[in-house]
This record gives sequence, structure tokens and C-alpha cells, in this order.
Amino acid sequence: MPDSVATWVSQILAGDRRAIARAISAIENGEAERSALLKLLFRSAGKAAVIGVTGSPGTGKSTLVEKLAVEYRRLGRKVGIIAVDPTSPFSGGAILGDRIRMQNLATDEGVYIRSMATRGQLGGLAPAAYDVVTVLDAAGCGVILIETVGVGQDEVDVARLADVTLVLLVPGLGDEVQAFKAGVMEIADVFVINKADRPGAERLEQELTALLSVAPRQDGWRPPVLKTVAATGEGIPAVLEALDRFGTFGAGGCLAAERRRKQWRWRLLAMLQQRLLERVFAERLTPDDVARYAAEVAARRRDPYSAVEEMMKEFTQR
Ligand SMILES: Nc1nc2c(ncn2[C@@H]2O[C@H](COP(=O)(O)OP(=O)(O)OP(=O)(O)O)[C@@H](O)[C@H]2O)c(=O)[nH]1
Ligand SMILES: [Mg+2]
Repeated sequence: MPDSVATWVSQILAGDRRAIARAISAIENGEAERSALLKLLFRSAGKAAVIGVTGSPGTGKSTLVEKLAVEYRRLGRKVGIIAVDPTSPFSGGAILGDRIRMQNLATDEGVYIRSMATRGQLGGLAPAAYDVVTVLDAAGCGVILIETVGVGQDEVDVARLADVTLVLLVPGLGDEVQAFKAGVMEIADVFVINKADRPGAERLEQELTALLSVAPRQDGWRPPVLKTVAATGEGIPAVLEALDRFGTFGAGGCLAAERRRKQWRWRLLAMLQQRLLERVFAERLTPDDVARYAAEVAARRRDPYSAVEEMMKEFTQR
């Protein structure tokens, strides 16, 4: 196996699309070779700028991602795109929509597009998404764009994987309130008011700027509020410029460095959590057992504390 993994890795480093696709499937399916593969790939990763793009459904994330990708391609960078779909499996409608919208990029060998579904990942989607980032990074993608719908914890977690996070808002939806509610506010490094061709963009810009000035960030970064019409590409260069500026913010980019340390701490804990869960399931429990405990607790026949103790029991005695 080591030989074949080494060959696989060299194919990925060379940008072989089939080898990349196979690696991503191995990650998603939790195949045994995954960790040997990722250990080797990690050495060649760490060069990509990881950009999270989040916002409510239909705000224009995919359209913006495509325009950003085109711009980065023009600058000669290979681009990876990960679209995280909150509900539907791989053949779902939303993903099909993304494929159609991104068809300008579909024939470009320098762009790698992949969708991931949030369902069915033990320990959440974020660890798997980060592993996919490692693959694409090692494969030479200098820019990796991750699109997530900013609605659930999975999506916020994925946004937290990014070096920089863009939050999209659109005029006329009362979206600014949603952004605050969903806690998206804390993860936004750059605000983009998309669909600025629609009425209300200026007002939203003013409201958001006022809100931001009331609660300045502790790290000193002031998230810019930009207006775009992603559909036509208007305002895209300013978005790229803001992303660059964030990357170099602070003395010697210290904000980015500090963020990386925080992210690794969080990722390591998430990976540990996942490994522990996998072990508990492999050695101790079946999903049916969990369902049985849940039914007993729900019926108040037992308390959840002793249920968890029992679920862990034989496992911790090993
Ligand atoms: N008027 C206007 N329409 C836009 C703009 N940007 C995107 N759209 C349209 O808005 C719709 C949704 O765009 P998407 O890019 O699919 O939005 P999304 O946020 O990726 O949507 P989901 O992935 O389904 O959450 C499409 O019909 C786009 O053509 C814009 O700047 N102005
Ligand atoms: Mg989309």
C-alpha cells in the first residue's frame, strides 16, 4: 500500500484530476488510506489562500465565486472551488444549479470544482472539508474558494476553516438582521452587498457601516463593506483588493498568523472528537444502540448522564 499511496500522492501533486477526485472520495467515504494520503499531502500544502464565501440562500454566492475564480485565473493562479450544500445529496438541485452557473469554468483545467453535502459526516462536515482543502492546496490550487450557505453550525464551522471570510448580503431582505442573528457577524472579514443594482443597497451599506462602528473588532481589523453586482462583475476587483489587504493586515501579517494558530487548535480538537467518535462506534456502539438510548431517555426511563456513561463504559476500560 505505501507504494501505491506514494504514486497517488505524486499524481495529485502533478494536478492529475482523476487522482484528486479519487482522493476527495476517499476522504468523504472515510476510506482507510485517507490518513496515509493526507499525511503526505500535508507536507506539500499550506500555500493556498482559503477564502470562505457565505450568505443566505440566493444572495449570489455562486455567481460571486465564479467571478472571483475568473479573476484569479487571469492572475495565473489555479483555483479550487468547494461548494457546501446544506441539505441535498450530490445529485441535488442546488448543486446542479451551481454546475450550470459555473459552466464558464467547467472547461478550464486550472479550476477544480467540487460539491460536498453536509449530511452524514460523523463529527460534522468541517474536518472533511478541511481535508479536501489540503488535497486541493497540495495539488497546486493557489486560491481555494469555499461556498457555504450561512444557516447552520456546519456552515459556520466551514467558514471558520477559511483564512478570510466574505459574507454576502443583499438589499431588501432585512438580511443584516439575519447576519447578526446567525452569528455570521463574528466570522465576517469582508462584507459584500451583492445585487447592488437593486434598490436599497446604499441604505443597507449605511446601516451596516453604522452597526460595525458601534462594535469594533478587538483585532483592529475593520471589515470593509463593499458593493457588487456579481451578475455583471461590477465591484469584483475591489473584493480581490480587500481580500489581499486582509491577508497582509497587522505587523507582518500577524492577524493571519494568530488566526492560523486558533484554527489549528480548533481543528485538532475537531479531529480528535471525530476519531474518538469513530472509535466508540467501531468498538462499542452501533447507531441502533444510540437510537435505543435516545428512546429510553426521551421516555424518561433513564437519565442521559448514565446513558452516556454506559455508552462509554467498556470503551474507556480498554
Ligand atoms: N440582480 C442581480 N442578480 C444577481 C446578482 N448576482 C447574482 N444574481 C442572481 O441571483 C440568483 C442567485 O444567484 P446564485 O449565485 O445562485 O446565489 P447563491 O447564493 O449561490 O444561491 P444558493 O447557492 O442557492 O444559496 C441568480 O439568478 C443570479 O443570476 C446581482 O448582482 N444582481
Ligand atoms: Mg450557490
